[in-house]
Amino acid sequence: MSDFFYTDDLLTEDEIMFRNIVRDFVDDEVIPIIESHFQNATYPTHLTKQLADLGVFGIKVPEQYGGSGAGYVMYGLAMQELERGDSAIRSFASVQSSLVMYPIWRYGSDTQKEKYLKKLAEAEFIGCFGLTEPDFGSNPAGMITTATKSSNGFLLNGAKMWITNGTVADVAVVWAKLDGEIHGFIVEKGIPGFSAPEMKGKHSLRASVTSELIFQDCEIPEENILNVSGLKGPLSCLTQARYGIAWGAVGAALAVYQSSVDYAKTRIQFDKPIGAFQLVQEKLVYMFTEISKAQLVNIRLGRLMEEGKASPQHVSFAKRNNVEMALNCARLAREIHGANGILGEYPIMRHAANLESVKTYEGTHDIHTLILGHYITGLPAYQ
Ligand code: TGC
Ligand code: FAD
Repeated sequence: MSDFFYTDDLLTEDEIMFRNIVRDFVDDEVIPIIESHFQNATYPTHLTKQLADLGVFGIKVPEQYGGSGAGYVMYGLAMQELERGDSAIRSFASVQSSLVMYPIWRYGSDTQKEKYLKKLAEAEFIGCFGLTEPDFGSNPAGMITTATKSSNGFLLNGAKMWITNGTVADVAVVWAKLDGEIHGFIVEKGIPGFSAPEMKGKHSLRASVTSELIFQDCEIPEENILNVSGLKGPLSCLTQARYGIAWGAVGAALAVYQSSVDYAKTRIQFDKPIGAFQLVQEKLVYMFTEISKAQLVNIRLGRLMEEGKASPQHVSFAKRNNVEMALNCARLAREIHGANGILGEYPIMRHAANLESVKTYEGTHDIHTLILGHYITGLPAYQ
């Protein structure tokens, strides 16, 4: 695996050991089967329990709640390896860990923590995170899903869209306005008034389940509210997940880069390996350079997160840079592979198609540009 600046020297023995376990798992269990799941638009359900047994859910959640209590770099390395297999697998782990376990751990009552966290860590429960609505994506502050007080708890009304794992989730963390203010609610599968139909026809993240969440006078108990209010509730979860994506994107880039190097050395045209042509080398050097830079950003960001020194803007920087870098690498890899680049036999188009979603979700590339522009100038340019 490419590591030009010896970033492994910046890792602990435990981090390297864990990364290698996840790496072997992806090589043995994910890569051989993922293309057919992508083609058939199915999620490889049998991997879920294996991922839980590896300990990739709730890596940072304390052991008493079924997590590993490990650091951010360990979490990042796992996300990198999972996305080297496929963005759908990393997405599953991101949602379970950062968007469902994290808010319950950070904003949940002791009862909620006891009830959900261990089961989520063990994949006895699958979770999803409902923020985006049909008419409110980049601007979640405008959401129209409401919670109103009822005699037994809260009535939810509204709809969420583009929700990873919605249809298969046992537990949904849903954001809705109560008296005009955003709050988080835990909604369990099967509760009357709640349905989660799957969205079909995606050309990207085909091995991931994506769903609508529909609430029609869905009554949830009073004790299912999370203890946070305002947009900072969901945005703080997104900071965790965006961090994982920054590492995951490097995994996808490594997959298309390695395939390109192998291909360039073995594909003969004009009596030479195509890797002997300057134009092909230029493409490989771009990938190699950008991957190496992104690896350095990730390790530094991970340590800043562990020291409590990272800001959401650091995370936006890494998500924005690394996902675009990976998408650029996938497009160059497609060129290097010629016609073979469009075949499922090579991992190129699958990663390229997936990365189109990754560039959009968890804050589009342009939204992260605006976050950084706001940071630099002090002038918000969102509206
Ligand atoms: P703004 O006024 O800037 O902030 C409101 C409050 O939130 C605080 N805050 C944050 N807190 C923690 N982490 C962050 N990243 C934060 N960003 C802001 C902020 O300090 C403020 O707090 P307070 O106490 O003053 O109230 O909010 P705004 O309405 O101007 O929004 C700014 C904007 C556009 C950047 C924000 O709305 C945004 O990030 N939009 C993008 C939406 C998004 O990323 N959606 C993702 C949906 S989930 C998803 O895609 C999952 S994909 C899963 C998978 O399959 O992997
Ligand atoms: P819009 O917000 O409509 O944006 C359209 C375009 O306009 C973009 O290019 C955007 O950058 C641009 N734009 C918007 N506002 C501005 C502005 N102020 N200035 C300049 N340009 C702007 N959401 C969840 O809540 N949970 C999930 O689990 C989840 N999973 C997802 C899985 C997949 C496969 C996908 C594709 C999406 C998922 N999402 C999820 C939704 C995702 O977060 C949103 O798609 C994303 O936030 C963008 O919202 P939008 O698609 O409505 O685009």
